[in-house]
Amino acid sequence: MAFSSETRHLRNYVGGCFVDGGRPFDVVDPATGKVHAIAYEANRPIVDAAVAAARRAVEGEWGRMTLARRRSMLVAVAEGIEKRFDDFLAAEIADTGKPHGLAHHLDIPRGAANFRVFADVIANLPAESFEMDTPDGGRALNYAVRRPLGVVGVISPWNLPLLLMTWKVAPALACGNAVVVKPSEETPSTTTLLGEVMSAVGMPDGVFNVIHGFGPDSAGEFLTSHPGVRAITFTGETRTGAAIMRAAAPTVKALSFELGGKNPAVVFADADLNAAVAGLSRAVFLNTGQVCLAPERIYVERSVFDAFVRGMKARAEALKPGLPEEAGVDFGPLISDEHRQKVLGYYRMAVEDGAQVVTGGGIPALSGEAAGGFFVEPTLWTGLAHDARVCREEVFGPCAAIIPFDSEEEAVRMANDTEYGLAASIWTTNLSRGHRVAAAMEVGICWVNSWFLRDLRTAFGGAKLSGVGREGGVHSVNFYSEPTNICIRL
Ligand code: NAD
Ligand code: 6OD
Repeated sequence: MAFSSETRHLRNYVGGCFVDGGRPFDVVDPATGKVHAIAYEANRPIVDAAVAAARRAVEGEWGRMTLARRRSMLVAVAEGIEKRFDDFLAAEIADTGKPHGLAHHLDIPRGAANFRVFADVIANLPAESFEMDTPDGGRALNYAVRRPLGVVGVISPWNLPLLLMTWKVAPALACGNAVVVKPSEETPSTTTLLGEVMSAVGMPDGVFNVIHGFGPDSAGEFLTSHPGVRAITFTGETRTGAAIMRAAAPTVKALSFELGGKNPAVVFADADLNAAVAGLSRAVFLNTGQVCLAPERIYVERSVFDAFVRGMKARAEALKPGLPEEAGVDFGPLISDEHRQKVLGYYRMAVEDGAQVVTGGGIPALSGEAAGGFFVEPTLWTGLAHDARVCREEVFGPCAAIIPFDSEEEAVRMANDTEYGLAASIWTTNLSRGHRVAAAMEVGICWVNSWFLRDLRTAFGGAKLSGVGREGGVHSVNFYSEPTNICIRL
């Protein structure tokens, strides 16, 4: 499957082969609104076949492979992505409409990096052992060995499709599991391409399987309720996480969830204001605000409030929307018309709730092919009460409410006053304050004077409604494998 302008057919990948069957559905390019591919929704027999193939892989050659060989397979996958960099780039851009430069610098390199990092992590694990006295005066030695869970179901969202899917697949494979992956129905292309890479590098059949389709009463639910699947790792909306928990409960699967957020940023008067404006305008508008870590609430100390708002407005108005390959374009569409209606609904709601619109609030006037795309304007509000609906609910669009504060205590209280707890960022030149306020944030990740700066060995995940568990480095290994304690009487 080389990516060209003709409509592509994205089939399910089961047991090392692309298989026929399943109901066709359209995949739309959000930058133009045109169908660019047809994917095939996996029915129950296709999902059953994928799970059975994965089980055979775990029990077969893959399960018996040495660690050194397994690691070299992961590195080969990373190289395989890099070898087909342009195909991955074209596929990701066609599914998401995101600017070429963004996919080039973030999405595709991280897809490869995820495999390289976990090939290293798995080779450098600390081992624990405890020596003990026995009741009869002897000694015994306990140590733990790790075993894979077996078949792991991976369900991924549409905002950073390759990055977020491989962030789960790489550690699952590093630990010796086999996976059945259901990418978002909106963005199935790069996961399908990864199937081709798996075949090309000689990954044993069944280690990596792809099923396309939707959630309820479709491939997603067939996978999450499947008795042959031992664990589900999921990234997406909190509501979907709750549905998956219910589906997985009867077979008591292990669950790792990275869910929604309503992330705060706090800007103190002692911050480097230019750096704060540059950092937070990137954070609010990158990927058209469709990043789970993006701040949608920005608390700014009153004495620098007006200057901060002016700076953010200028940055927002300098963004150029348009087609991914157009020169100078740094702002893409939302993923779908449905999502655009949701975001525009929040834009209206903000005004109903008393917002002053600093900039944006509507749809940009675009011509040519982009006129059919699902664009909205980058939008900033002031004048909203801290408990307004757009300050409490995740919009997942390019927008933020900017709210003044008068004391550190007030800022911390407002930042934590949410049912979510994914990420926060603090902007200050006072080191003690940076540390103190970061430690007080009820979130999984807090950046000081930065945002989305990632070391893949660190714990990643959400507090409160933003997730269950942590992944990253050894935290991923702890989820994708389980220890067997061996106690030897000496
Ligand atoms: P979503 O929950 O609608 O869909 C995610 C995936 O779940 C898709 O593959 C979808 O088909 C599948 N799905 C939906 N219903 C299902 C069901 N009942 N059973 C099984 N599978 C089902 O999320 P989305 O709209 O694709 O992504 C946006 C959301 O993801 C936002 O809320 C965002 O905050 C969140 N997100 C979180 C993180 C994080 O790291 N915490 C990262 C990215 C996105
Ligand atoms: O960087 C990552 O590993 C990660 N999971 C990022 C999530 C971004 C959310 O949209």
